[in-house]
Amino acid sequence: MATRDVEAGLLAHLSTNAEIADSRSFASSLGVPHKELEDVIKSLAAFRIVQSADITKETWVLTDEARGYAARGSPEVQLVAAIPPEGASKAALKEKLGDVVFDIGMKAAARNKWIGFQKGNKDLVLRMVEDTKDELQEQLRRLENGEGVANKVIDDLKKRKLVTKEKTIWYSLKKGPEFVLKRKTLATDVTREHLKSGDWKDLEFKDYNYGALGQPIPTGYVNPLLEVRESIQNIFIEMGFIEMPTNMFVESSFWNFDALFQPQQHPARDSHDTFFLKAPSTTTQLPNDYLEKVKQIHQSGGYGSKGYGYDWKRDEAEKNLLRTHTTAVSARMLYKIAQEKPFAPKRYYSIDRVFRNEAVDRTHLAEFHQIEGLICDYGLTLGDLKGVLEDFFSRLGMSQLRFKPAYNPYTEPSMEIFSYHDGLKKWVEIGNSGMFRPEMLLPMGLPEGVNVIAWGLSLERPTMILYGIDNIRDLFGPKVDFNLIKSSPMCRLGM
Ligand code: FB9
Repeated sequence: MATRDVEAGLLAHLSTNAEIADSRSFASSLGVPHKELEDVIKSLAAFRIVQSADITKETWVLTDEARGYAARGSPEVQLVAAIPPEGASKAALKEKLGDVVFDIGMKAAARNKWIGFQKGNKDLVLRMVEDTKDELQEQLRRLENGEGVANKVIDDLKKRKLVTKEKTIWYSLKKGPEFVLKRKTLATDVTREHLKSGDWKDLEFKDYNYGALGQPIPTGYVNPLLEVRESIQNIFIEMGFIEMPTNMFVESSFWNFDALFQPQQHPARDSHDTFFLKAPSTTTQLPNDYLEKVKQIHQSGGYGSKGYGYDWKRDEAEKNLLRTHTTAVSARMLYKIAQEKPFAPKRYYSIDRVFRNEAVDRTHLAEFHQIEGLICDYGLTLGDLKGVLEDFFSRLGMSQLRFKPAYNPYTEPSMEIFSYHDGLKKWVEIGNSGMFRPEMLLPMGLPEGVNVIAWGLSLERPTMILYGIDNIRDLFGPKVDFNLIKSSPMCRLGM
């Protein structure tokens, strides 16, 4: 039945009757679902054409499992009915009844002493009674028919999760102060037809709804990771940093580890932590002069360092891998700066994907986006590093930093960075930092006295905290939750 017919039926009934006591029975008298009548009631009530009073009732409804027992009998009755005179094995009964009915039926039938077992053979189930009274089925059918049952019965059924409470709403109706037999359709526009027919003279217009939201615009939506990445890029640019080229995910072990003075037997260089490539498994494009200096510093030291004292292997350095940190790009950029004469100070940053062969969980994947900043200049100190970290993180809205001594193979000293998070009410580790070691910088050819301060953090951690996301798969990867992307508010970092 069309909505206007439901409306006409309702108004006609109210024009000759004082009230409609129960909208559910009225809906069935019209032969329409109660929901359809409910929509008409709400529309008429909004214009005070009818007055409606809510009638809410909480009723117990059967679960799917319970409806099965109401139809086919309780599990215990089904079990007994399935046992032939000679008895049956448990496996045969489980096969016939299914796990749920078998397990529940066995317990209840044994409790009622309706079944027994053959002496010496616990697997053969015997029927011990002729008739079984199915109280459960009777109770469920009474509920299904809307008949009352005792509270104790309800409590038992709730314990067995066979009933759930459902709130149903219906209405009693009377004429409203603006009651009419036929509602005037309020115009929203003056049309050509109105003008031609002269109807425009009698038009009543619908009030403007200034609170109405605009039509949602079917546009694209930016992933929160990219929102936060852009915000952080802007912070680096405001601070005078230039972006490093991070478009090479595949890197040599040389640039990812050796150039950073990370020894070849370091655990991070094991395939348990790093993704090595099968093909091409190695690279031959390495700067030989520089490579010899790196070999030297690892084996026997130099520039005041005693090195590691092991036989450095070129084939280890030639192994290709998925970069484990963007610090590999920082190494390439610092080597490039060292070739440029005269030396000029630089501020570089990078934000891009890095890959680690680690256990994945709700907050970790085998890859993440690393954010890294570095400043290369004469005479930089740890104080400069602390200062630039205070500036950088305050622009992210994080002040009150604390620094904890740490270890990185390529920086000395190194510091973990912590900030007090007001929302989480605790100190949160927000990154790592340090001063690149001379064993890394001097073989590159950077002038004596030039230091490099650097720091790093991830993109996922701040994004998940800022957006209140607890599963990284909602943010990154094939199972991204598009509704979360569409509904996420704009992220605003900052001062
Ligand atoms: O991002 C991290 N934490 C973080 C950052 C911001 C943030 O903002 C919130 C809004 C308030 C919240 C948290 N961390 C670094 C710290 C931890 O999460 C840590 O458990 C996980 N770390 C990653 C590495 O884990 C395998 C985050 C990632 C990380 C760690 C170190 C570096 C980069 C990324 C680095 C470096 C570095 C050091 C010296 C020189 C050059 C680079």
